[in-house]
Amino acid sequence: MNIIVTGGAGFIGSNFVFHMLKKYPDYRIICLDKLTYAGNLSTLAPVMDNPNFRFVKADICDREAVDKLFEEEHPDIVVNFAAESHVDRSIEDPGIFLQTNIIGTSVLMDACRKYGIQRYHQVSTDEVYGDLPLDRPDLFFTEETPIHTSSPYSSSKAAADLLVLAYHRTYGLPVTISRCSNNYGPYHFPEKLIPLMIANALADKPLPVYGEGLNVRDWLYVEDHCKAIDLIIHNGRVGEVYNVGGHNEKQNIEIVKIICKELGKPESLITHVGDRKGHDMRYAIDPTKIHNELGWLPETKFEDGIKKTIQWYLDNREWWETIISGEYQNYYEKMYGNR
Ligand code: NAD
Ligand code: TDX
Repeated sequence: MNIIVTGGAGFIGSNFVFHMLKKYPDYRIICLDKLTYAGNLSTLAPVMDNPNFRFVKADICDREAVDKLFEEEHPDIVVNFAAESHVDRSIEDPGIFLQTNIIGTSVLMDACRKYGIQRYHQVSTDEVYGDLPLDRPDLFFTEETPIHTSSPYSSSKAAADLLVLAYHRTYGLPVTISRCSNNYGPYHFPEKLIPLMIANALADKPLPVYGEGLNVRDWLYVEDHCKAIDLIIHNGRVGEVYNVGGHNEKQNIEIVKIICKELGKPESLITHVGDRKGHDMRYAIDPTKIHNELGWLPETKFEDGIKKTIQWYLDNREWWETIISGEYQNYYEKMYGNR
């Protein structure tokens, strides 16, 4: 089996590459990644010498480069993780989100049509459903919940999902889509809530919580997400959407307090800053479909996952310290300097 994994130098994509190479020693995994600010080749260092792995630096929007790779590798499956993924950046500058997340998806699927494929899998997000009110804990996103996006990021992901379903209906492309809740774990880029709070707490810097910090996210350990995608690409029904979530809802402020406690840092570091524009209140996934059809359940309890994650950031300081000392520093100052 030849699998092209786009965005494999990012957070979830790299965890997926490791998972697949370990679980399927007879598969060939080809990572296609543009290495944007969020892609990091050092993340893939542990597998660079694996004969079943190949890294190719290219943009998913570059039709010629994508076609060339398909001609060389004849992939059976394409799993598309490549995306601009940070909501705050999409609010500052939506253009690149439309380019990568929408146009890039169509370029990949055009190559799948042209060369033939067993499966195209789109890694999507629960954010396409918009948000739920805080006072209705009985409500969850199902696969039938209407698309109702809030940010340029989620709108670009929703547009891509609609294109994926259109390519299935119009051209018969064998597609699947997974819509997952917030992931956490190793190699999470330090602009995102959990790694940002770990890095700042370790440096005794303020912990910037947007607004009151009452917004709820449904946190899933990244390995559990990778296992869900593995099941979907092998056994999921073509043309279907699968929601993936942890039944693990937590308010942002709870998460930040847990991190302070685990690291032995004072909660006085918590600083309430201006809220995110259009900030979604609550995400909550109903994962009944993937459980009933494919037997998937999250395996990592949050209490264990967060401990493992914090330990990983303590053990791999060089990885994230290199990142936060570079271009990211300018972004951070721009974002938080004016809040
Ligand atoms: P990330 O930002 O950590 O990584 C994105 C990767 O894509 C990087 O390696 C980057 O270099 C690459 N990339 C970006 N633009 C590209 C382009 N034009 N061509 C080729 N490569 C490009 O993102 P992540 O958090 O790992 O998310 C991966 C996917 O999962 C995204 O599609 C995201 O929408 C989705 N998702 C993420 C979460 C989450 O909690 N992080 C939850 C649900 C869904
Ligand atoms: O400094 C911060 N302070 C803060 O209060 C940051 C970075 C975030 N937040 C809040 C905003 C959100 O309510 O924490 C919550 C989580 O924020 P992010 O880590 O930016 O994630 P989110 O916006 O929920 O989106 C993530 O999950 C869904 C991923 O980045 C998306 O790619 C994925 O689709």
